[in-house]
Amino acid sequence: MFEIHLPRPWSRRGRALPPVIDEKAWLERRALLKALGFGGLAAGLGSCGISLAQDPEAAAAAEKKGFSLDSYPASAKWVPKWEPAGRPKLYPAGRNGAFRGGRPLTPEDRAATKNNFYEFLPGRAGPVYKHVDRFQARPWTVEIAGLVEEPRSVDIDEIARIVPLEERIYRFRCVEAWSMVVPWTGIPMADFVRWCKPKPEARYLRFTSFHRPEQAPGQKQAAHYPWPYYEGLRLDEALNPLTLVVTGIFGHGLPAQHGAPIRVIVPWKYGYKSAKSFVKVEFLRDEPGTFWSDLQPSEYPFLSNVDPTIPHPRWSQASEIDIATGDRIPTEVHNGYAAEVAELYD
Ligand SMILES: Nc1nc2c(c(=O)[nH]1)N[C@H]1C(S)=C(S)[C@@H](COP(=O)(O)O)O[C@H]1N2
Ligand SMILES: [Mo]
Repeated sequence: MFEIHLPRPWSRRGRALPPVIDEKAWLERRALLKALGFGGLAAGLGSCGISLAQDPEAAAAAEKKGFSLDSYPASAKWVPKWEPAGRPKLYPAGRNGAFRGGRPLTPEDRAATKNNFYEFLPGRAGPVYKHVDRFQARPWTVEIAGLVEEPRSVDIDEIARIVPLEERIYRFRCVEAWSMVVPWTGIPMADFVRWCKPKPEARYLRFTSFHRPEQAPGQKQAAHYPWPYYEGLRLDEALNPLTLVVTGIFGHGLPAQHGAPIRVIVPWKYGYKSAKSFVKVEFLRDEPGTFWSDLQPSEYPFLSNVDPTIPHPRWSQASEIDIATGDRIPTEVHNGYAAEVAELYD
């Protein structure tokens, strides 16, 4: 298996950004999971300390630029058309304050107008939202297959109710060196995995997206790609408390361009590891191929953890551009989540 040896978080120098995790709230969530009998699933917090203080300088800088770290603009524009008028019961979900991005929230109109979704707009990140009119995100079922006690198909509205939805602000880093900070709504993937009842032999997950050329123009235009899109995670990565199954963003259901009606979010990995609009989850014994690694193995390895010290063969990963401010900022090991995922990559 492909291995990347990563610097340990405590060896990092000159941390430029405020903490992205509230350690107290994080530990509380872990204690809760333990009390509920899920302790074994929640990966441990590394022994290194994280500062608990919210960075007042970053907050002041954010305010000056006109957005706040704690609220997002009330925007009706990107509410997906398949949600009934008025707010459906699931949204907005309560925010889990343990997760806060560490820099200004990206305004919704920026996040929703520059997207990477090759099924609709192949070849670049751009205005995917202009190409999604024919897409049908309801009804939507997800097939749970492979090494599980009982393979089955489930409606996404059932998945969204396995445990209460929660909102978390996460950083998001695309391999193409742009980034954003957005509030996702979803459930911990650990809860979803438990609910799927994997067999003990399962060690990997594969997510497969839809194949509907009649609804997704990019699947016709770029017919040479190996559709449908497919991605994978190790089981222990899927069980890490940071990993989410996401159904919403900015306090409402996902619009098409963000991967309606259900997607993956793995905030310490490059964006392409977070498969959008998946229709199938398989539990596997062996490491699966992925859409990008099968096309370009040298550029898109299976792990693909954010790492400023490992350049992409064609560009540096040392810094990134915030899509809202245009600021170039240093990239952090594991996108700022090194302490939370340290156990995975010893
Ligand atoms: N099915 C599918 N999932 C996908 C992609 C895609 O083209 N198809 N692009 C990936 C890439 S490269 C990125 S950066 C993120 C972008 O997510 P966003 O548009 O919600 O910001 O989705 C990822 N998931
Ligand atoms: Mo990306």
